[in-house]
Amino acid sequence: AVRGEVVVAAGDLEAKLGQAGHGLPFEKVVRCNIGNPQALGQTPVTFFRQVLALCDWPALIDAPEAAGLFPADARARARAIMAGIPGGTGPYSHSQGAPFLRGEVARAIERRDGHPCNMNNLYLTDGASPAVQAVMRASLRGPDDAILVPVPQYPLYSATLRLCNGSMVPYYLDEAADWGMSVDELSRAVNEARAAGKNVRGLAVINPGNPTGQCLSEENMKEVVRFCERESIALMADEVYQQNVYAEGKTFISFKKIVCDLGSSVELFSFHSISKGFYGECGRRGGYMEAHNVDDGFRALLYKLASVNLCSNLNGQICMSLVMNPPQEGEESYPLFAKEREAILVSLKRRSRKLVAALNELEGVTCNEAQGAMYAFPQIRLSAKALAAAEAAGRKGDQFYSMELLKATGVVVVAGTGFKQVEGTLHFRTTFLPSEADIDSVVDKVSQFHKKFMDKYRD
Ligand code: DCS
Repeated sequence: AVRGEVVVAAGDLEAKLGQAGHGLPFEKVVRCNIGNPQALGQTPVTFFRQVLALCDWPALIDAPEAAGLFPADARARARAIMAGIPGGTGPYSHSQGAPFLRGEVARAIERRDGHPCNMNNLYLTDGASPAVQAVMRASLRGPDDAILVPVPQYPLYSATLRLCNGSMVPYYLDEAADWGMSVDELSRAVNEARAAGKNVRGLAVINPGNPTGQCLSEENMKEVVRFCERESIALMADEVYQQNVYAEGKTFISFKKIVCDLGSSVELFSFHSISKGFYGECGRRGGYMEAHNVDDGFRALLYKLASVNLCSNLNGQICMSLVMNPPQEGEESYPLFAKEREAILVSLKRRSRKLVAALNELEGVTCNEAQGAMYAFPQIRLSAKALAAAEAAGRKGDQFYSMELLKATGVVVVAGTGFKQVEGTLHFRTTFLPSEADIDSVVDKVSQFHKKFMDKYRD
């Protein structure tokens, strides 16, 4: 859905904008459909790119000219990486990722969680997407095998389940309780699925949520782990937004930490990525999966699957190691790194507040606070007349609304239908990634469009 019909139409409109006398009521297409920060002008984190540049052209590391261009700690880091991965970024690595880089990631996970991490349980991947796909491919034997997936969800889950011929068992997040997740609802979903003959093998949790932005509390996470243990269900923890938490009093806690704190034997797959956070290196493709408490047979399957692709790209692997091991206080690159991180995260929080507040002002619209991630997911209530117009156009109400919004303003959002939602409700998802300079105009455009739309279709 984040690449769907509205996005294809946006591409056509963008091509039209390049023509003289295009006749469109806007001058720019603003892509709020996808969490792709650098496409909307966010600049890369300097330290990460410096080290990556040096690793790609190692002759530079000790060249006299480099001293003026790269800080000493960036050169030292590149030197250490090059010593750790013989041949640098050119050769294939081990299927699970270069041991040196996995070691770097493992030590960072230990620091984050306060529990041991075995680097043999780590898989460095081309983003979180292939890792989620690998776990599903290896665990789904046919349509009777099922995974619990939140609704609303990021469509990677529903799409991969379909591709693997498995079944999706939805559990609903509670919009009235800030998109909260409840174990009662998980139990309901599992019991119904089992009564229908399904073998529920996994539970996918996205924390912080996409498209819903909620951050789970420690207590809630403990309940989820105990639930999985009780029901013998593996936990798939999608934690790609772990650095994107904005709500007062909320912090990110990993499921790995909770599982270890509880001494639980739950099988856990955790996923992380270089695509999100304040770094937003989506195009480089990097991520890791940690398979904790997973038996040797299943890990052998994962190894086989990773081996089919030989290895993930080395630049993504290096970038993942850097994201997990950023400059520390006292190091030369730290002040600039901390300034860049802070500027992006503070700005994202400010933009999310502005957008959510403006959405809540609109007639028939309610929107929960984005506690984390990169999206607002407002509910829209449309008139019978608007729904009839949508039906006449062959679209669901929210798809119609999103398409009309695009045609009137150039703002690209994704209809709630793409994420699944409670039957009878309508939503859309928009990122709050447009720059500080652009966000006010996006908010204005959406607000003005909404008023006109509501007036046009008033019953
Ligand atoms: N998991 C979640 C929850 C995501 O939101 C995304 C990407 C991924 C996994 C996969 O990311 P990578 O493969 O790049 O690591 N989010 C998509 C989205 O909703 N907007 O942009 C992409």
